[in-house]
Amino acid sequence: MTAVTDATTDLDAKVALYRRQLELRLFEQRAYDLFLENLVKGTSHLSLGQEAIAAGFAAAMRPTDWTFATYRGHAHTLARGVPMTPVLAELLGRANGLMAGKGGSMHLTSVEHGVMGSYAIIGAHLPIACGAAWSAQYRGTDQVAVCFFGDGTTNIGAFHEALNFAAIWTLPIVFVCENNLWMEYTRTTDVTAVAHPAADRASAYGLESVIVDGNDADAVYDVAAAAIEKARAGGGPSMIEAETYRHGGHSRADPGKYRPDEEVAAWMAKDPIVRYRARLIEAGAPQSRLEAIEREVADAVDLATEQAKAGATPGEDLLMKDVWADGGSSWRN
Ligand SMILES: Cc1ncc(C[n+]2csc(CCOP(=O)(O)OP(=O)(O)O)c2C)c(N)n1
Repeated sequence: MTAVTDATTDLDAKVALYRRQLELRLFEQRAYDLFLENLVKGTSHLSLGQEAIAAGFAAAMRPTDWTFATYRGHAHTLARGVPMTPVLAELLGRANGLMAGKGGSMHLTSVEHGVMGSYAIIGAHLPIACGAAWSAQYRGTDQVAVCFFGDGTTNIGAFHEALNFAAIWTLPIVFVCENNLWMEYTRTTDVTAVAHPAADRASAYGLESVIVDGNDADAVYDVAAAAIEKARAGGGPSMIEAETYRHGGHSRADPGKYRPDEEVAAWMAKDPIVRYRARLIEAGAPQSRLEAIEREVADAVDLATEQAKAGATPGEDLLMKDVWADGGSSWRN
């Protein structure tokens, strides 16, 4: 998909943003179906319900910008333009997977698409994203690092170290907290001293803090574009807290039963994709155009499923490959 340039005013760009959100949604629904068929290897964490954040940010980024994601990284990886087949094949542990079947759901990376990794250790990637941003600053490129993480991450030391570091070095980085209200099984406000876990702490590090409706792709796009351009122009880091909700539990093994029914229902009524579709119709997008997109995306997911399932099981020769950046594994002192 071509880059969306002015997603909040141009109808074609908005339609592209709808398509992208739908791709993320249908892809992950299929991933869940394949899990139920016992085809997905290892665990996986879906971001169903959070699609507007990945899609809105990716639309505001240049191809040379960098994404740093968590283990909940399928949507961020796809939103940067990584094709569906290698991502799905990776979940299935196949040789045609993005990491040749060795990484699984939690380790998606595609440097050529600016996807600089998915990190399973909470908070670990914030300092790493600072390092990338520092390298852009040092080399005088105009790249920006965008680092996504959850609300629970804000209680980890690395979060605070990274914010301070980014601020004192005026790094070109945008921190994005996807506040879906819940950590693994704990409500974030039960264990956090402030109401807005990321935004309320940003000022302690001199960072601009923004709270946005994370279920509104246009609103996300607007704040993303502003923060990214500020970083690119040398204005330093921003903290964006995007309020959202995941439709399911923490990981594939968690039905999320501890969440109150009314809370789940209230957020389901704010489904970002249903809302966005209604907005497009109101803005004059023909129903038939949206239906065509819906068919195309469903077909693309079917094709990716077929191709992923057809992938070979990785051979033993892969075990000792890709340990180092040069592709090998021999020990070096
Ligand atoms: C340092 C560390 N501690 C604990 C865990 C186990 N763990 C995995 S996900 C998670 C909850 C994270 O919640 P949040 O940051 O809100 O993100 P969400 O999963 O809701 O997207 C925890 C505690 C871990 N991966 N790393």
